[in-house]
Amino acid sequence: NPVSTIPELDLSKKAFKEAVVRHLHSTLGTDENKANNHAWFKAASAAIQELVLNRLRKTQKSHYLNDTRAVHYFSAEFLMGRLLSNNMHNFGLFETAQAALQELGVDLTDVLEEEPDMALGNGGLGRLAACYIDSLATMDYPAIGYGIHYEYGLFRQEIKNGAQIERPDNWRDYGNPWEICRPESIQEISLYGYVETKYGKKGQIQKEWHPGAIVKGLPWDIPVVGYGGKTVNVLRLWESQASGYFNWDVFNAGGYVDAERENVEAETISKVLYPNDETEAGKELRLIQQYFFSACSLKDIIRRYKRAHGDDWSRFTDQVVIQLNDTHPAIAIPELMRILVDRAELDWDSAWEICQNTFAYTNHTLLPEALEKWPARMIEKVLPRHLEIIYEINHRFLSEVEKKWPGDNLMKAKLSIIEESNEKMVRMGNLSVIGAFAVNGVAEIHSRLVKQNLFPEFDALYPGKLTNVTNGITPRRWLKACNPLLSDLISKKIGNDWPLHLSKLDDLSTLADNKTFQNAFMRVKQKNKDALAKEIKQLTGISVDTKAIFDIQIKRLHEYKRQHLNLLHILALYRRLLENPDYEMHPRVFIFGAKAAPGYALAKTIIYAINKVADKINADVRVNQKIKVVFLPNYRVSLAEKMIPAADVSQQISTAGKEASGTGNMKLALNGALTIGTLDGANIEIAEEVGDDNIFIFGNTVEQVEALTARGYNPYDYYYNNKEIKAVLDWLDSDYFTPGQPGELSPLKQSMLDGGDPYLVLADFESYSEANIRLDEAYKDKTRWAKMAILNTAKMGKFTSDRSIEDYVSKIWKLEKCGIE
Ligand code: 26W
Repeated sequence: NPVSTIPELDLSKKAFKEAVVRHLHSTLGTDENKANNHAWFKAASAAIQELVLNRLRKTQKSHYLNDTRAVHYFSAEFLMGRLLSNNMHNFGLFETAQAALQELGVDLTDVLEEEPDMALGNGGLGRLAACYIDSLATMDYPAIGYGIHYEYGLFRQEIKNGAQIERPDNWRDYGNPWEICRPESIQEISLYGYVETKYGKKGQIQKEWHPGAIVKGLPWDIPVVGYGGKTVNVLRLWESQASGYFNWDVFNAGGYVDAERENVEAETISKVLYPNDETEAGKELRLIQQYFFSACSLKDIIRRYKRAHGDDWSRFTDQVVIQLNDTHPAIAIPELMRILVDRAELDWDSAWEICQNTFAYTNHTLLPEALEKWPARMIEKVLPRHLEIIYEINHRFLSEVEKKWPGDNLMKAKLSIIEESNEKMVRMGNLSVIGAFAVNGVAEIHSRLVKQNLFPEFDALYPGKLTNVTNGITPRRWLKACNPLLSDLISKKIGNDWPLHLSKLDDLSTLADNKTFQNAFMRVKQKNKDALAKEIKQLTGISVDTKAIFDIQIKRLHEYKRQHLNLLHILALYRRLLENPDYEMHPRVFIFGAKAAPGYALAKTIIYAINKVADKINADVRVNQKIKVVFLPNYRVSLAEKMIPAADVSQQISTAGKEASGTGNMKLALNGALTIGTLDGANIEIAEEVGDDNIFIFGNTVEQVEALTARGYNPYDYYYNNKEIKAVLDWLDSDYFTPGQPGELSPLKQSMLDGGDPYLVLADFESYSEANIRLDEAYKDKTRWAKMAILNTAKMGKFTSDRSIEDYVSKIWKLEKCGIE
């Protein structure tokens, strides 16, 4: 046990075994002979949770006694995945637990498989939040994650006849062993109703919000165990409940229909995660979700602050910093203003100063369709007082703009929180930039584009406010726990403290040319591929050659991520092999994992197309010794943990300028996969770290994309000038892949021709094809590939989320560590 030296905890095998059996008997009401894997999972989790809660109490007491400043990470999504293995690793108990269970005749691997993923997120943004709270706890920073306790997380994906089917995610059906219900900390929040203007004792104007409905927020705490088990922070997730409160004011004012209906709807607020990635659902319920968790969390923070400081607001910003994970919780800004002005009766300027020193905002996307805007009318209905406050913030802000750019009304229109379109809209991005003291993008290039293209005037108005913090991933989950063979090999060579000091991996660089190490490294990769091949067989029935290149693209399905570019290239290879059976290439298995937003038709067509092409290729004896295509259903954190260690190739092929950062790119490279990718997001920084020789870069750069679009990009130029492009696109029109159903895949072709090919798939095709040939060449040279793979692992130190967190701490949060004895 390398990490954990916690004297008061008995981390012995004997103690763990006893605790598991005790919980089997007294918590689960079963015994060693009757227990199934699920019961063992529950008992093992309960045994670990005892240790967790012990450290949680110590941590909370210490934070309280030291009156620590803390970061409050507001996020509508936390993609935690499974916790048992993670918590065991963090207490340094994994091997001990494995041995203990073995003595009980139980296989830990099977037990771990019983745990449902906590999939309370869509993709990158939610998983980033999970990595960050891991790092915060690991590095002893006082922190709390705030989010929503969704009854249903992201849908479970089934594939039927090649098409995606969405099924509910019943993650709590059999209970969650980690969460603690905290009824003593219930909060109430208001919705709907109207605002009354009154005059105070000194004749000043006062606003009183008479809500139409009150909703209760019940907090569930998930302990977040740092590596080493010393600090245990919490993730606090709010569940909505009807308050039973009926507003007679509203009833008498004639708003009783609202009051009645909203009472009924209270419990639906935390029902389900919006399965939309990058598109606006535009639903009132989503706005209410955002306000619900932001307001509950603010009340929680203020209650804790007041316990230590009473009504003295002067120290609030010394103690509290709130990070807004995208604009989803941006409504917290006017909510804090409301509390300070209407409730605490601070004057506007003092309140605004507190507000502006409390919030920081992270932008995660430049895609216009993902920049949140709410109809002013909707905010007025749901949160009437907040709309007034937003107008007041805007009014004062625009006079600042007037000072800086006198008479420039275009500038005002551009920077205004309110978009004066047909339907007045509230721009949550502008509100966030104005209300926060720091704004960051998530990779160097993304932050540059935030400054240059998204918010250039704000950058001029507030010099220094816009900054960069490049994303990172936790190496505990994404190497140590998910890839034990590689972890052991690394530890043997460079010692075992790399999970805390990831830059140490660079010590492997000197071994990159060492034949013995190369063999050991590639043997590990082979074993991981063998294991994934078994999984593939089990999940899909497809047999794959484990000596083939395992080429993996895993991420949400979106046009800008260009899974269809990958697919076009597969079709091109297929054609080349049919035309020339001796076509030279190393056998390759193309493996996909992706969920499409249920309402995103073209994304679903792409999934369907991948599966239909897979059916055809995998059954075609003329080519299936050379290429196979696998679509693994229900991609999620726990599946990623099985796929990533087995990857030879990492597909990171977004249109330049569209992927803010990417984090899967980091996980795959860390596990020794070589990236084939565009100069987009963090790929650029990965290339800087590994060097141009150890990555396959292709495609138009951001500048070239801009120039091409400005010139007037015409996909038909590529269609008519490149025989291969024409052939594969036309293929999609036939019924070759969908026998008897011609046209089923035509929307894909249409999107890339008449649809204008908005993500420049055709423009990058040739360059992509060439990069694939370079990749294939490199793989044929075993020594060269091994060296490249090792260097990828060795050079990933920068991308630990510990580094990201240190960047946030020094640039934005200004926290101090609080070590827990
Ligand atoms: C309004 C619906 C909605 C939902 C989610 C809009 C936008 C989002 C997120 C911004 C999408 C997201 O997950 N973005 C990803 O964030 C990651 C973490 O920073 C980045 O690595 C990815 O590049 C970015 O796409």
